Amino acid sequence: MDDKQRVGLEAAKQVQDGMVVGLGTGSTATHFVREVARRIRDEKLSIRCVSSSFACSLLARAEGIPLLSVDQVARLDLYVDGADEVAPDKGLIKGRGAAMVGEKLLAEGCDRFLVIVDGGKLVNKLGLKFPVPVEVLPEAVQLAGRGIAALGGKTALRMASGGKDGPVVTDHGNLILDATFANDAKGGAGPDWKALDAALDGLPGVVGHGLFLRYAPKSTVLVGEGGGVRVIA
Ligand code: A5P
Repeated sequence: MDDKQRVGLEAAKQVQDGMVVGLGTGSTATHFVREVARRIRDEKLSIRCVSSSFACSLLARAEGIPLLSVDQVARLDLYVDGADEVAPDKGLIKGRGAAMVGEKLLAEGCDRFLVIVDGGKLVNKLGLKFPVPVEVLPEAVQLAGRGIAALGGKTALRMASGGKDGPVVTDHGNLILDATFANDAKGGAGPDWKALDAALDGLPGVVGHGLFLRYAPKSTVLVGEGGGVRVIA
């Protein structure tokens, strides 16, 4: 069993009868979703689930998990998902899989956010390994790109690979600008992420982005490393 599977299975233990549960997207969350499905089958676990993306919905349906739309639930008891980077203050970068807009709806609406990662996702500060993905309306790519540049970011339009020519198109029909901000790897504070979070939210043409900072107070991080699971509460 690898670290991703270990944290996925550990997270699934926290699911209880009667809960409304948010299902995450990505290779780590896939282990969680499969284990939840197993518990529904084998233990007759009775829960309601909400998906974070089209990819997650496909997996959940294939596993026999009935889904509700996020619009059909007032709150979620628990949302479990992976992340690309986790800072010491539990700030996150998400969206390698282009699902961060749907994922943020669940992060916003949950009482508890369980972040499941392997040790390689832990960073001293955000932005050293991953860009911040910014979902933009197709007709606003240039405008949003200029807005991000004015905030000090360099952007690259995320391109599809394999089965499609041209850019990645999100579940919502939008495009992704991957934004990097000047960040001194050897020290220095780097960008003011909280200010960037708010500024990106306010740019015309931006639908959402992969900075998840405001959910830290309700987040617990499960880190799979060294054959065990470490909890960052
Ligand atoms: C999906 O868009 C992402 O936010 C994922 O949750 C994140 O990239 C983690 O994915 P992995 O578990 O595959 O690393």
